[in-house]
Parts: sequence; structure tokens; C-alpha cells
Amino acid sequence: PQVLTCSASNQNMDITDCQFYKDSIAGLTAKPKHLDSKYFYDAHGDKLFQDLMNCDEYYPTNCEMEIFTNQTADICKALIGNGDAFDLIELGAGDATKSTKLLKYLIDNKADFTYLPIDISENVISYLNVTLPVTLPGIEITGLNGEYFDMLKKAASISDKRKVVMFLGSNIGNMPVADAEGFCNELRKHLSPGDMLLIGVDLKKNPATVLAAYNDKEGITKRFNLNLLERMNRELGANFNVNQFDHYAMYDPESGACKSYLVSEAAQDVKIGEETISFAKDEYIYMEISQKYSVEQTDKMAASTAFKPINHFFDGRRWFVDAIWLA
Ligand code: AVI
Repeated sequence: PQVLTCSASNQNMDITDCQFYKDSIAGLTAKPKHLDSKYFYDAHGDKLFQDLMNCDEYYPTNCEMEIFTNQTADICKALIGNGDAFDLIELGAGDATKSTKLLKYLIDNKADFTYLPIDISENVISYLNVTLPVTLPGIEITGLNGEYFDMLKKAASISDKRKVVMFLGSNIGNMPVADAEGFCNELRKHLSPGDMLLIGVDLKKNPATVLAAYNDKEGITKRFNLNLLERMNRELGANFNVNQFDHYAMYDPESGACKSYLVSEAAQDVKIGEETISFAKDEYIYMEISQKYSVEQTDKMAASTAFKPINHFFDGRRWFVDAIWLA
């Protein structure tokens, strides 16, 4: 048989040993078919997400940016607490554009902290390790490349300072509610009393506003979703014809679930490695959830996962909240 390699791993391993391949086959042979949105973010996906953040309809980034710009001092003072040294840990730091607002204030005000960005992408971590000391002279930074909880353990093993964890951008929304609760529970277990979580959550609002953000006119969200199929073509040697898939987004204002699907426009077979995946006409692949919450729901989630919500910072339209939860 043809030996395909998994370029995602850069290790020339057999494709069947590759996690991206295993997860993709498991998802596409399940009923209903689904894929994991964590695989959206290869270099092309990162670029498309940047474009999305700059598009008119996608509001969450601007909301959080507004909060961090207008309420920098209040947020930072709450995080600094009594002034003792602390570790500022960011889960999924990306290019750290938003956190840079806070980091700059903390440095300018001589806060005693080390910034520990955690990201699954090695590129992101080496980029931050090199660029942040230039843009933010005086910053103490220790980038950690790996899975969130593994890296939190590592962070605890190298320092026993108070921890302030940031989980921004409504990344929590990309988990179904039960998983989000499980995640917060697990996170709490990695923290000690007095530690904090600064969590950014997209709030329930006019359903048309939410839906437009995930169904933009320019079609960037569509390309963002299709990129995952293209990534499978590039890295797993799949033969998706992306022109035969359309993007469908829906928002249920009752549950707050905004979901994205790719719909097969024809009956078709797609090869991925040795596997053939058959699609019926109009069959869908469930791609992503972007869950929206009410403030009360976030407070309840904090309480049920052994945190205490102590601050809420809103944008002017109250579309988004950055909350501080005390462990
Ligand atoms: C990264 N995450 C919070 C984004 C969101 O809003 O769910 C990803 C995204 N998907 C489509 N547009 C943006």
C-alpha cells in the first residue's frame, strides 16, 4: 500500500499513527459526521482567522479589545491584588494582541510578574519569545509549547508563585456547555486558593447579530471552514473537492449554541489515506460550536466549578464579558 506521511507532525510517520488522521477518520465515519475545530488553525487557518477578526460582522474580537483598551487599569489592578509576584499564564496565546494591552500596563506599572503563554503551536511560542521582549522591553517571558493542562503542570513545577490564568476570546465557546464545565473543573484542580482566572465569554444577544458573525457576507467563515478540508488534502493526501461543499451556520437563541456545518452539494466519495468516505447529497459535517452565554450562566458555571466570580468587565454594548473568577 501507498505509504502516506502525516506532514502535520513533521515526522514522516505513517499516516495511520497521525492524530489528525485518526481524529478525522473517526469523525467522518461517525453519525452524524463531524470534525474537530481545533484543526482549523494551520498557517492558512490562522491567516483566515485574522481576516475574520477584521471583518465587519465578526464582533467578539473588537468587543474584547474595547474592554481591554477602556478598562486596562481596573482589570490589571484586580489581577495584581496585593502586589505579590505572580505568574500570568495565557491559554492559547496566539499572537497575544489583546493581552499585550494588559502586559504593557503591568510593565509600565512595575508589576512583579512573569508571562507564560501556552500554545499548541510551536511557531506561536517561538514568535512570542522573540517578538515580545522587543515590543514590550522588560517583559519576563517563558513560552510553553504543548497541551494546556500538561503545560500548566509544567508551569507549577517551575514556580510556586500565585497564578493568574487568562483564557480569552471566547475560546471557551468552542466547547459544548458540558465540556466547558469539565474544562473549568479540570482547570480549577490545577489552581490553588487565591489564584485567578480571567475568562472572556461571548454573551447572548440579538440572534441576527450572532448569526451574521458566523455567516459573513464576504464568505470568510465559509473559507475558514473549508480550509479544514483543504488541510486534509494537503496533509493527509485527501481528495476533497471543496467546491462541492457549502457552509451552513445556525444560531439557536434559546440554547445559545451557534453551530457551523459543511453540506455536501452532491453524492460523492472522498479518499483519505486508505479510507473512502461516502457523502450523500445534502449530508452535513458538523464543524464547530461557538456557544453564547448569559452573564448568569457564566456565574453559575464559575460556582459549579469551585470558582467565585469577583469582577465583570463589559464592552459598551454588553455583548461580551471578561470576568475574573477567584479560585
Ligand atoms: C476562536 N473562536 C473563539 C472563534 C469563535 O468565535 O468561535 C472561532 C471562529 N469560528 C468561526 N468564526 C470564528
